[in-house]
Amino acid sequence: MKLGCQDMILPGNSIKEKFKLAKEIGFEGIEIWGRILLEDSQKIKEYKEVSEETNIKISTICAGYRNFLLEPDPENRRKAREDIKKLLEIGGELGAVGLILVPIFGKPQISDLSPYKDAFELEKELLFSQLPELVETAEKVKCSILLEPLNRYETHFLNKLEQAVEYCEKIDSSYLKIMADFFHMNIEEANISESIEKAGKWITHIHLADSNRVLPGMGHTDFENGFKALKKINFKNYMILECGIPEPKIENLKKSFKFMKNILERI
Ligand code: LER
Ligand code: MN
Repeated sequence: MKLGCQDMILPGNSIKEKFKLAKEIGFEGIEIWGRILLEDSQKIKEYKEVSEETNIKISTICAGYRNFLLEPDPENRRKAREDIKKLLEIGGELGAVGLILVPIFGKPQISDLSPYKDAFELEKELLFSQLPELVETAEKVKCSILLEPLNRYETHFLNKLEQAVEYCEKIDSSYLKIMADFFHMNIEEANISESIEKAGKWITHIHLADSNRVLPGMGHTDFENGFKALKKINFKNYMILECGIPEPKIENLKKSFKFMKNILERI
């Protein structure tokens, strides 16, 4: 299991400074916010160069596409698919494991057509109808789509790992996978370790935050048992920090890194 951090939360005034700090702490990968890559193609080159220079890999791209796949306006859905495909291509170029995909934030936006079909049933079908086109690109560029379940206060749609498994099983591609976020799992899963084991075949990426969404070790999430479950499913990919970093940031980042490394070494 490799530890890493999102670039947005790392202290530093430039990409290079952030990557250098990540290296100094001991991280192996950095996750990039997708919008930056879509808005400024120069940044793709810069990330690539800095990644090679520091030997810190680009683990993943976090969302960043316009709109959502489950919006009512077909043009907005088309824009979302267009950006997702572009980001997958960029991810392939940068050697990233995958692109994080949240189908929709908040409440359903499409109409409830009960008794024909309610909004949730329609959303599921809408997602199924758009995934093959996206998965085709993911397979071509070898960059996975990583479905991310979020807690109920952020989305009504995918909350638990098992819900994301349904899409992976039906589409059955090695480039449609799941990412599990400890902060969301802490709210939604009855037993994090059991859920990880059940979804094990599909889990390809991890987000780390403690129960209070700050650095691991500063809350009450049971990372020891969570990491044990990841070991059991033979998880070897990146676990990326996506959390608040209380001051003094660098000191606390180093402390949290040690906390996680200690667990990984003794399990
Ligand atoms: C949002 O809470 C989250 O966890 C992000 O990874 C979504 O892209
Ligand atoms: Mn997350």
